[in-house]
Amino acid sequence: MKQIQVAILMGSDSDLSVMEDAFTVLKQFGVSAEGKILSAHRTPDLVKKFVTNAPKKGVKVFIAGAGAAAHLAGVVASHTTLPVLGVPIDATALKGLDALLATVQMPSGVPVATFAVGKAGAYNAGLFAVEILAISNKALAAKLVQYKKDMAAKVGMKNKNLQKMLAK
Ligand code: RP5
Repeated sequence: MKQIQVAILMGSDSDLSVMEDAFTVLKQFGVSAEGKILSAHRTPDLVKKFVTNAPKKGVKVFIAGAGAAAHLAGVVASHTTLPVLGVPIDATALKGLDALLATVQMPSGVPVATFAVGKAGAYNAGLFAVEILAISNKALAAKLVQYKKDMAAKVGMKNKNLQKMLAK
């Protein structure tokens, strides 16, 4: 059976347009991931079952994205000692503030590393999962170093273009 390194959970299919950014970055780094729609409120028993079985498949990190009263990341964290990265999603009239507070304000003893609301949060959660795995994976660590270099080069290029434009 293929080992899965990262499990990406989301509360609803309506979260996918945000959470797809976590899949994108993991794919970019060649990290295997599996995705599941599971809800802390609508399928609580299935969340517990999935989380407790995940280490047998090789899962080392969970990413959980949800909107509204976003308890998914916290509930995942309640069932595991693996790191849980929470992504709050803008899904209601409160524009993600509800999800942010529900995800970040965990009681002492049950940590969830909480990321920005929306797509930047999903992307960074994926990248952070890579950083966690890279602690014990030199090839992955080298890819992260190159990623930062490429990012800096892109900014350098944008700045160069700006300077050219201003000089006209
Ligand atoms: C949350 O409720 C989900 O994570 C989603 O962000 C939100 C709305 O879900 P749907 O009504 O679109 O299924 O549990």
